[in-house]
Amino acid sequence: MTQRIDKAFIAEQNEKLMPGVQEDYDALARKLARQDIDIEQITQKAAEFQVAVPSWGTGTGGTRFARFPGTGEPRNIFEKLEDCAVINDLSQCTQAVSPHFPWDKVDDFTELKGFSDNLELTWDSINSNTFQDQPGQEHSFKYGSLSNTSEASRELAIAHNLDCIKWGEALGSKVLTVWVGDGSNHPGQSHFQRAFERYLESMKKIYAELPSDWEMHIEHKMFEPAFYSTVIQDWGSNILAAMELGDKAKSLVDLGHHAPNVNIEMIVSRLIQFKKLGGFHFNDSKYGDDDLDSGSLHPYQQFLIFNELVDAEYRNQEGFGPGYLLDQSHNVTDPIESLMNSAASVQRSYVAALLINRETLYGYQDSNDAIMASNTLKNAFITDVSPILQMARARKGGAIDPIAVYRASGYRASAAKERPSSGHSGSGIV
Ligand code: LRH
Ligand code: MN
Repeated sequence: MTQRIDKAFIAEQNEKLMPGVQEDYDALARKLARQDIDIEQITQKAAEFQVAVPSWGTGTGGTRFARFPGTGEPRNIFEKLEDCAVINDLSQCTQAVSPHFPWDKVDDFTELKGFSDNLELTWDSINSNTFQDQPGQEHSFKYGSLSNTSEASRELAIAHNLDCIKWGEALGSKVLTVWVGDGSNHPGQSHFQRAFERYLESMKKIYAELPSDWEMHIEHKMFEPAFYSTVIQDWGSNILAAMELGDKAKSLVDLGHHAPNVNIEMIVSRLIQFKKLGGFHFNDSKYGDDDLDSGSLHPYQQFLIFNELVDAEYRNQEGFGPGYLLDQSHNVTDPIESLMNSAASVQRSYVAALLINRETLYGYQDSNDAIMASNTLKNAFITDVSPILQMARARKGGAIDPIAVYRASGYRASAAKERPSSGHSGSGIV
């Protein structure tokens, strides 16, 4: 068991930085007060903000070419949880962990729940996996899972998702996320309608077993592992499936699953309007599903997405309550540092969007004053809300500078002692 970072050590590190943060905070308070914004209200909302972390993001990621393991890699879900506790202890906005089965499967889920309780962690959405065959698997997912032409493969995929619900109930989760890589590589290889019909028939069998207070989140993706067609390729196929299945089925938006330059914030607005926005997998990308750190390439797009989310919150949009999760692959950085950076980036987009005076914006929109409408958004985006994020973390016992405290703690070095490297490099995302 690798030691958590001591709260007193965090407080000690904060002490050195707090005078400067307080000075910046007071200056920002005066600036915002001139815009009739009470900084304390914003800081309170920042402190309440949560984004979940992916268990699979705590290990070093890779590509089909190679994976270069880092030191002190977590070797099982218990060590992944230890790292998630460190991320939350310093960031104070990542209390929930999203597992992936069977990668995180255990024999005793009560023991796992007890372990996460001790680390003051909760469980977010459960991710099923029918994009890989397990050792000795009788019916392959090579030609798909929930949409496979083989009924035996479809039944196997359905059974796995029902197991995921059962395991999720043991952990206290309330969401099943279903992403399938089903699709084709050659024109003519797959009958588009029949494949979608088989997918819907399978999903209806899973939906029928969903507990009444659960949601099912459907994740679309343009391509990979299929490179010609994908059964749930875009938000159109996604929302059609969610509407066909019922109220508990909603659409999940993974930022990296869209073609470059797609207007994702407008897709978000549509899903909100039709009460079908289930949640997000935040990351960033330049070319494909690169799974890079959130906000590292397109921070303005991420802000514009939160502009839609905060607007829905402001309008008390019916059926609005999306889940937020990071879904990234950390190939060249310490995963703990990337996840802390990304959580703060997503939190920053939310806080900046809170600074927009919505009534003023509506006025510019209604009068077609494009310049003032655009500047209203841009001014909020360029406002440096760092003092609010730092104060919110410090007030909850977190670190003003999470990366600095993490490095000063020597956590990774002690983890390396506790967790001799598996020496397994191989390739693939985990
Ligand atoms: C697919 C995906 C999906 C996860 C996987 C790890 O690309 O985004 O959300 O199951 O990554
Ligand atoms: Mn995803």
